[in-house]
Amino acid sequence: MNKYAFLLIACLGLTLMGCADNKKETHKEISIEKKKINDTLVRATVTTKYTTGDEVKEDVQVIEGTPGEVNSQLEVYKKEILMQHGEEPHAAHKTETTTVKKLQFALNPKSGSNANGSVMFTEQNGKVTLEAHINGLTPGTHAIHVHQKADCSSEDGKSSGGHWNPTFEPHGAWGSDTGYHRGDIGNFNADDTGHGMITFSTDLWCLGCEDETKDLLGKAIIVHQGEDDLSSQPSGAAGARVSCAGIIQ
Ligand SMILES: [Cu+2]
Ligand SMILES: [Zn+2]
Repeated sequence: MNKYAFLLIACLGLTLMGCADNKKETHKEISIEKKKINDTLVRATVTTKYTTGDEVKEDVQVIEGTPGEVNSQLEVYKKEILMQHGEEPHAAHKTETTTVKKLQFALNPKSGSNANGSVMFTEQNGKVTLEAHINGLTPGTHAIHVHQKADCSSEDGKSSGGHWNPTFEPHGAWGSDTGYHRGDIGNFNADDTGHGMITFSTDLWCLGCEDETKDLLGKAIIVHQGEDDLSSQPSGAAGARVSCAGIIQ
């Protein structure tokens, strides 16, 4: 695996409830999992679960091709399943759709460290959640930020640029009245074994939207050797960059 290797999982949940005037209600649940196989190939696994009374039937379909091909086939497939349900819109039909987007990246050691791990982003209902797991850290407090560029090529991680700051505010604690970078996630702790994790959720981020002040794509996650003091400019005096992941779709 090259150091930018990553996994893309996009899940789409679609729940259809049967007509109320049917003798038995059929409940359909469609989940679509998309995985990027390489730069040109995507595989989508579509699982449709039909529940009628106590009876459960599951149908699995695998679609493979370029992202464009897979997306257009998925659209056709989704329409087919909706059509099966009844050609006319009916007051008793209930359709709920939730789209979940997940991106996962490997965190790779920098600055001579052993700090490695993974960072997962999940976008759902207008919110992005980050979950990072890191091993090989020195025990204690470490800063974690979003930096400007998805470029982890340099040995010291500085190729990723400074903190991502699309709103041109001073560095600070997330949510601070005096301002903060949209990349100022903050600090987390590594235990005695050198393992640390952090989860962080905000509606000020997105994964691939039109808003440049929110879009994480093309940025990087950086873990630091030291603690972010949440006040020093421009980056909290958090020391060397010990782990890096590019956020590239
Ligand atoms: Cu940083
Ligand atoms: Zn900052």
